[in-house]
Amino acid sequence: MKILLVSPSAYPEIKAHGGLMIPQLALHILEGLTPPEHEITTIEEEIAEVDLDAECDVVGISFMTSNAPRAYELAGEFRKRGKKVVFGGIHPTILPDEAAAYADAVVVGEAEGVWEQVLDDCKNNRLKPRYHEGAVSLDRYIPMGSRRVGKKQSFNAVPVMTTRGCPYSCDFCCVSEIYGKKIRHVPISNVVRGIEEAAGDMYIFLDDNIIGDPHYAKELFRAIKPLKIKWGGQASISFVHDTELMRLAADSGCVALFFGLESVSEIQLKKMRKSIKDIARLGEAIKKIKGMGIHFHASFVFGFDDDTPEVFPETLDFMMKNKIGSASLNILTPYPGTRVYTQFKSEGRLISENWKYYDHSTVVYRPKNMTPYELQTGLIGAKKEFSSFGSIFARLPWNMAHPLIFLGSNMAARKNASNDQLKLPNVVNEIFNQATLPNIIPMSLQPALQA
Ligand code: B12
Ligand code: SF4
Repeated sequence: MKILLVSPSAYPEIKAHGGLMIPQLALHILEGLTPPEHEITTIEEEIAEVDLDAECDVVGISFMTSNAPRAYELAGEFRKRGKKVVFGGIHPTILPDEAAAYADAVVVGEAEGVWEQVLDDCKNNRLKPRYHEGAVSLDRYIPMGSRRVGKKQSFNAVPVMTTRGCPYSCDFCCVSEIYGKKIRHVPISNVVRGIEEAAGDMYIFLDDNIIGDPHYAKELFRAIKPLKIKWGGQASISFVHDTELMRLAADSGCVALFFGLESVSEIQLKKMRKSIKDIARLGEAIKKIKGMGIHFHASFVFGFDDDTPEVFPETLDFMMKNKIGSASLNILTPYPGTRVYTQFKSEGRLISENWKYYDHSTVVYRPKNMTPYELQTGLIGAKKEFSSFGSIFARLPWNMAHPLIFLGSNMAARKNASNDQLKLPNVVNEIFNQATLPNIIPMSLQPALQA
């Protein structure tokens, strides 16, 4: 069979280029699982056009919540043209009944263990509406040589995943729901083999927390050190409590880490599972990590029930004081399948269930201590200020370990802030104006918006 694998984009008219470009690992795992008798093509809509008339028998579409509407649109077009469509990924796993209305089959959860069956059933015209294997073993080596092809298509980082599952279940996250609470590991020898075969320049570990199991992480770092690669990943701030772990990470080529700090409010930090709950100690931790020559990328979330408009200047102040290298600034998003979603839904606080806007940068609910408009514009203002040239140059001298990463990530943040500003009128018209105006947009701004 001819198989087309697609990763849709929520905004297909905007193509990404430059910055850190990582191919979608799920597509390459599917490719690696596909028996050689089939022919496979992968398309990432973020960088390339999807040809609806492409010659193929079956189309596999992988998507998270924000690109679900686009996935459904593409599926409709392909099915009109007589192709079979199979869905998989985060969103169809969380809402399989919704997804089933737009596809011939939905794979719930992980593809390992079911993809070959799906293809066999498709070939023999007996596709089942749903497939689900549960938490699979990660012991099998899946070759992904085509990641080199990905590199040619303007990607510049090779994705690697070493673990799945998370023992926590934070209110705003669906990961343990999807992958389970037990951490499962890829054998270290397979990780090393994958890195060697990909032959890339820069690797990104996609794990939710690369140091989630410190014993495994230490073994991994020792094993990849001889490969002399450069890598980045996500880690929890508890990293700082283990000097040996930090040293091994740095020696194995770690150049940048992403830390979900989420909030600078001590009330909020106390509510979350964070190993550091006071702000002064957080500052010391940042200094220590940067001191190891690791670029510090922080992620913050705005819009928790305790947040007031003061959260924006407070967070900016913290980031500037601690000379944070770069940051992702996000809006709390009630993704389906999370406790936050269930809570906001039951409290009648959701103002949009258009999944396209479930992207961490759009307000889709009524916050407690701000209007949605204040939260939306507060986020844009904070993004603009932190990525202003004044802020970039003020932080540069303290982020000289990797100046290209520093400049690249801050330039990407500038672009992201201007994209959010461009989307604002749409957000106002499509979400905020749909809800009752007086509760949402400050009265003083309403005439201007209606004009
Ligand atoms: C790495 C990552 C990123 C990277 C992605 C880099 C890249 N190009 O791959 C970056 C940093 C760019 C990113 C950005 C975002 N991310 Co992200 N990301 C992740 C993370 C940590 C891993 C994703 C991953 O690649 N996993 C590895 C692959 C192999 O797993 P998988 O996709 O689930 O695929 C398996 C199965 O689902 C299935 N499958 C998948 N697709 C298909 C298709 C078919 C046909 C079949 C049969 C099976 C199948 O088989 C695969 C193998 O078993 C997840 C958390 C997590 N643990 O999943 C969050 C996560 C997916 N991200 C999330 C979010 C919200 C975002 C952002 C919107 C946030 C933001 N604004 O910054 C953006 C959106 C980006 C976009 N382009 O749309 C949420 C999604 C929630 C939701 N309901 O949608 C998650 C779950 C994080 C969370 N804790 O909530 N992300
Ligand atoms: S936010 Fe991180 S720690 Fe919390 S459940 Fe999700 S993956 Fe686990």
